[in-house]
Amino acid sequence: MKVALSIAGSDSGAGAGIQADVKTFSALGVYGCTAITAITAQNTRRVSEIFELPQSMIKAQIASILRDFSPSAIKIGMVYSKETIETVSRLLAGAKIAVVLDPILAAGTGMSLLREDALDSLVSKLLPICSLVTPNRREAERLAGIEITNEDKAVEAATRIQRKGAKNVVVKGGHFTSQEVTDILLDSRSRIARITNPRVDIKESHGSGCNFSAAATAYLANGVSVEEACRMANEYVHYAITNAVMVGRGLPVTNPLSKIYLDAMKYRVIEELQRSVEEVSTLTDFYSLIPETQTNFAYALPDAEGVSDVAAVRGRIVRIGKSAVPASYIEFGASKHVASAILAYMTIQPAIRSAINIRHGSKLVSTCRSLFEVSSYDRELEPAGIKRKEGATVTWGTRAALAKNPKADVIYHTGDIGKEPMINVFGRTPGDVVEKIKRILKKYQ
Ligand code: PXL
Repeated sequence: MKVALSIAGSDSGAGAGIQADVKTFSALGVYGCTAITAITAQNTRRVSEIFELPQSMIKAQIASILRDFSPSAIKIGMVYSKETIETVSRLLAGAKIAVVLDPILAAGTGMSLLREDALDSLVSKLLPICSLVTPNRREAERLAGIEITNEDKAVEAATRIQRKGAKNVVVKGGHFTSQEVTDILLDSRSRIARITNPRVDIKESHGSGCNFSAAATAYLANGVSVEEACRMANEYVHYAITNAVMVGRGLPVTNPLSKIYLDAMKYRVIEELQRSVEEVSTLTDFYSLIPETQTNFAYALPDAEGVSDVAAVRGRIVRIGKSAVPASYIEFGASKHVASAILAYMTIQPAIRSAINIRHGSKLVSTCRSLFEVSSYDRELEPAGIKRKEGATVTWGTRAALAKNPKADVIYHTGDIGKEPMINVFGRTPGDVVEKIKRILKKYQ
């Protein structure tokens, strides 16, 4: 396992600083060591106290790590004073390791995290020993001594910072248009790369700067190029900001673990659906419920927003003689209709994340009525503009049926010209849906 070292301050609120770095390193599969320069007492609203550790202790931590571990990359975060800057630069001088400097001036909530008289030392002692420096727009303005009002100015600032000794400079988060955020990377061969993302619709979040520099450090520890490290760190942080959490009463805190949680959840969704698809396909007489257009069985991720967040059977579950056979494997994005029905349901009841479609018949509808809450919609009442869009009818219809009965387990429609009538059975989980199908089959006979 690659090792990375973070030399930084502790944030008791754990959104930024050393805590953010350790979370980010761990999430990216890198072993994170730490050397704490200062302890801050803070929450999501303010920093109330800063205690700098004695220089001997800062030195001892770094020396301890370097004596035993062989870090592949080092990140420098909060270095509060001239003395700390000198301690760190003396210990790292001559080290042939990627060093990332996050030139932190102040906390997102306002308080200064660098003594006024330490900025010159930061520039003269740390910029020359780092391979990548990651200022945000405000920090870049201070380091370069110019105002950044557009992209050209961000490039100029990066150039000025590079002249002060940094090899690679990334100026983060310029929003020069209302929809986009752009990072400008100036590399050691004077090439400029633009890294652009859609703007996340939250005012500000706590920890994003630390997550970015820690992610870039972790990627560099794994041996990727500086440009790749910046691109991957940008994407990683974009996701962490999108999934920021409100844990305090102040700023939302970025969540560097959100990508791991998502990947784990995707696996669980696929596995649970796979088991239920097998179970339902082998139920006696299940084939008799499969419509002409075949059956799909789907399960959405929590917070699903589009069909690509919904798993289903690729090629559907098809009827072959007297058996039901899944045509292929489970895949995200494999269903349009059943997935759209679930997504529509989730906008009203987020816990209802699974559904299956079965054929329509008046006897089947009355069987469902005797067992469950049932609602329906009439495709002929659909506004003309919606019919033309693929999948849109299902969304409109499911919402219309839920407006009549918001607790419906079963929603059906009686078809339209060229459209087969259909029943959708909903549940919290695929297992829940299978139980409903079993009850329908038992009663229907
Ligand atoms: O986000 C910069 C930062 C870095 N390090 C520590 C912090 C903060 C912001 O609050 O507290 C310790």
